[in-house]
Amino acid sequence: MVSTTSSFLLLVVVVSSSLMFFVTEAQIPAPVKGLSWRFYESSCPQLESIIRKRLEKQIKDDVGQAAGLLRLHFHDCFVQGCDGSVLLDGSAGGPSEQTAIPNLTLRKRSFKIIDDLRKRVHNACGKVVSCSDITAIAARDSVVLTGGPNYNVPLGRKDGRTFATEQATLDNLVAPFANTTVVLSRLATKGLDATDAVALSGAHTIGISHCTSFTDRLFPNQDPTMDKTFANNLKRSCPTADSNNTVNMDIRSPNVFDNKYYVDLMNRQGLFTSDQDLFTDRRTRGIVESFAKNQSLFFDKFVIGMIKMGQLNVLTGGDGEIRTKCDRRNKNKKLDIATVVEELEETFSALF
Ligand code: HEM
Ligand SMILES: *[C@@H]1O[C@H](CO)[C@@H](O)[C@H](O)[C@H]1NC(C)=O
Ligand SMILES: *[C@@H]1O[C@H](CO)[C@@H](O)[C@H](O)[C@H]1NC(C)=O
Ligand SMILES: *[C@@H]1O[C@H](CO)[C@@H](O)[C@H](O)[C@H]1NC(C)=O
Ligand SMILES: CC(=O)N[C@H]1CO[C@H](CO)[C@@H](O)[C@@H]1O
Repeated sequence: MVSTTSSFLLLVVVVSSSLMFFVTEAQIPAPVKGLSWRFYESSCPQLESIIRKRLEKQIKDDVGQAAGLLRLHFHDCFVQGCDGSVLLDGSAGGPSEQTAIPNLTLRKRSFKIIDDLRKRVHNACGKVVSCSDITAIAARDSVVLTGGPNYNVPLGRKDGRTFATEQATLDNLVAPFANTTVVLSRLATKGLDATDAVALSGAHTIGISHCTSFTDRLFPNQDPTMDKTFANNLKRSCPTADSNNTVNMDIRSPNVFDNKYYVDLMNRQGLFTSDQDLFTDRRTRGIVESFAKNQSLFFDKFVIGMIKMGQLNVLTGGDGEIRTKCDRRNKNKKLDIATVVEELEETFSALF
């Protein structure tokens, strides 16, 4: 009798604790086929520490680079999947993703940082880590180093050999003047739900924007959903619709990855229509409020969104390649003397 009761109790404890475990763990998306949490565990165990250490320095020197790197991963993943295509320099074979309008405001320095990381990693481990994986880790580290949540990144992406066209870039990214209907439907085509959409937009808690991304809300008429004082201050930074200036995206804590972006939205101080409409629209307003109230909730949902986004249409296994340089496809392998020379040069420059 006694033993039956205690084994029953034991059963209850085991079931409920494993259930709790299950609920939390179940929220973290599993790696898709071909990716894994420990992909480079034996081939490049130092990978993540090399990147983290380098970015600690870079981001300490210029915190803005964190925002640039985070956005770079987003653009990579939304256009043709996380295949490093955004990194390709158009000159290598026709127009690239980089030359499309939304990419004009990607920071030039972000591309340099990624290739510098690639050089350090390849130097330590050989040519085994893809540029797209480096971009995904750099985005995660940018979040962590500005105060955001830490999380594991599924790894094993290969770099693509095809450029995304300018049209594909326009079709897959969302414009800042989009409303919530457009944001939700665009993200739904990528398997991202309303919570993901609101959480991922929270990346705008760090970084800057050019005036031209939002001056449609100031001129000729002021968007009535925008706080008046906020609008007047923006007009001081952006005196004309085509001003080349930039402003911080989160007025409360522009360089800290926190939940203040949602507090901004609740105060009608969101910069883009795509931001502010998340609070106006009844479908997403509750989510915005819940993130404004509870930063850990935002962090949890942001991590889920990032892991989902980071696995969009990845190339794995025998598809794609490990690029020798992040801004260009590898030359065709067989007996290509140019590739050999290039790799020698690469080895040399990595030594110094
Ligand atoms: C809902 C869709 C989104 C729209 C419409 C959007 C739009 C924009 C625009 C227009 C800019 C400013 C570009 C400029 O004028 O300089 C920007 C910046 C930025 N975006 Fe987004 N974005 C979206 C989603 C995301 C996502 C999902 C992430 C990352 C997870 C992200 C991260 C960033 C960051 C960090 C910056 C600042 C970049 C810097 O300071 O260099 N955005 N975004
Ligand atoms: C959202 O934008 C789309 C496209 O511009 C437009 O057709 C639609 O009416 C807008 N929806 C709302 C609720 O404003
Ligand atoms: C912004 O820069 C472009 C290119 O440098 C220039 O043609 C344009 O006149 C500038 N706009 C303003 C408002 O200064
Ligand atoms: C905030 O969200 C977390 C989930 O991340 C939850 O565990 C916690 O109970 C929430 N706190 C409040 C005060 O609602
Ligand atoms: C049209 C244009 O100027 N595109 C540029 C976009 O950004 C990349 C790198 O950041 C440049 O290589 C492109 O020339």
